[in-house]
Amino acid sequence: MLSRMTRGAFILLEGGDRTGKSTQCRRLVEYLQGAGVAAQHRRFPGRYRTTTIGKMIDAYLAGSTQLDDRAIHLLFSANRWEAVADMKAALQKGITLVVDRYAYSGVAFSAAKVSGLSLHWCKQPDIGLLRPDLVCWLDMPVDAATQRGAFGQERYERVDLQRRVREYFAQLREPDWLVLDATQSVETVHEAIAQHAVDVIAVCQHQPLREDLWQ
Ligand code: FDM
Ligand code: MG
Repeated sequence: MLSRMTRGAFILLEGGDRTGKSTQCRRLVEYLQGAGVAAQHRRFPGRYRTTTIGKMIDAYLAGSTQLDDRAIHLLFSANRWEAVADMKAALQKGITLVVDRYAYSGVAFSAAKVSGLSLHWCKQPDIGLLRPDLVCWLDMPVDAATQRGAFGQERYERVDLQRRVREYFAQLREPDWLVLDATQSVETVHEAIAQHAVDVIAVCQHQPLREDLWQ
């Protein structure tokens, strides 16, 4: 018997700090829900911060614990792996997930550290994770991003590091990414993302989930 089940799409927004990811995720979820599409917002580490691993990440980001660069990298990855069951269940129920940060942030931030972890090493623990159906990279110069408000006290909120993060996003970029000039207005960026999201949701609803990130 042919299954009539349709799945949701995995839509990912990536980029440095202050590029508008959270605003755009909210706008996209509101837009999709308004158009009758079941959609939910997820973020990494985000709501998965309530797990034991998430709390370790939180303490590290706040600066209250120190961890080896490789150890924290593996914790960020483990935090994605522990979310897989929840994400798959939602997608299989037909819910589109609009996700704020994922493995690309994981690799870009770890590789950008002065200890110089290689891209190759950084990608290994995330191999085989769910692959996003659409990656939107909100890109802008770091100086323009900081003009939107000074960085706070979190561990990675530093201009030099954010510049290197941007360079690593450029290296990780795949041909099918939607690259957006995030200096444009919220509305302009939103319209581009929304249009692509609608197309991707239609295309992937009858396709199997993709569990082959970086494979
Ligand atoms: N971050 C985020 C990483 O270093 N690795 C990861 O795998 C992820 C998902 O965590 F500085 C960094 C990026 C950022 C910090 O994220 C917290 P938010 O989205 O800025 O809260
Ligand atoms: Mg931040």
